[in-house]
Amino acid sequence: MVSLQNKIILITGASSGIGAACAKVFADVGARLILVARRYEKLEQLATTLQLTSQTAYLVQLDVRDRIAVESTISNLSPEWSNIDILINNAGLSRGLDKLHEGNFLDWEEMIDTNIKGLLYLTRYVVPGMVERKNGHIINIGSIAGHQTYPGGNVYCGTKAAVKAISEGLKQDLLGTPIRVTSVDPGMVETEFSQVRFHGDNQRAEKVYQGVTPLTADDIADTIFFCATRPAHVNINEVILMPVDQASATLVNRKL
Ligand code: NDP
Ligand code: 8X3
Repeated sequence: MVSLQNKIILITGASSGIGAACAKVFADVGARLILVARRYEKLEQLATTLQLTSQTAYLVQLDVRDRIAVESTISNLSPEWSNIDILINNAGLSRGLDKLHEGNFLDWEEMIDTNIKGLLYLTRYVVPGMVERKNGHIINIGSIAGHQTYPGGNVYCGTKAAVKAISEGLKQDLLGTPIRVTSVDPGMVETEFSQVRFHGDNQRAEKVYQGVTPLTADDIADTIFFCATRPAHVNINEVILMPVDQASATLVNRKL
């Protein structure tokens, strides 16, 4: 198992859900964290809860859709933070569950700009340093939605299918280097995800998890931790995980 003590791990979408759970798991083993999100106050709360200091965490308010801001963030990292060992491309969201022909253009753009372009920007600016240092691991958070399309999922599923293709392409392009690429693709995880999908309609969001024991953000962080700590010659390409109560994107066992 690879030690993560003092390794530098950049986590996007660290203000909530899976990203925040990753921060905890990696902080617990002595990694140094670059925590990225738009809601800076949430990052501060997380850093306080995890008892992180300016030596162990660097908090960045960043919208991953803003390519210039991503470039500036990465190129202006101080020497003690610039040698990123692991990039966790986790920031992402779904918006709406509308039929494609009734879809909302702003929702589409937000999903495409965040889930695809944001992930690409971080990758494009971080990976060259990894190639130069001959060390690194990119862990993308995909989804079962990238493997199976479900009614109303159209554009969100398209963005996660793109993440799957981008992870595969990056692995191919990095062949010949020691850099690893992993896609972790969960099914139903209870986080702020459904509240965001339904634009703050909490009742609708709660229904998604009614009568089901969903995965938790900690379950996903555990899996990511496993992938990150394999021996250096082992690349976990893809992990698909679901709750026991789920068999596919649409087949869920609800005990109502
Ligand atoms: P949450 O809504 O709890 O967390 C999403 C995170 O992404 C937040 O920290 C949010 O931070 C950040 N984020 C969103 N947009 C941006 C942006 N433009 N710039 C920077 N950060 C952004 O959801 P999850 O933890 O569930 O989602 C994490 C990832 O997991 C996503 O990629 C999602 O698609 C994927 N996923 C989730 C599943 C689920 O069922 N929950 C299942 C499969 C995959 P802030 O708003 O502060 O910017
Ligand atoms: C999140 C899981 O099934 O809601 O990516 O698309 S699902």
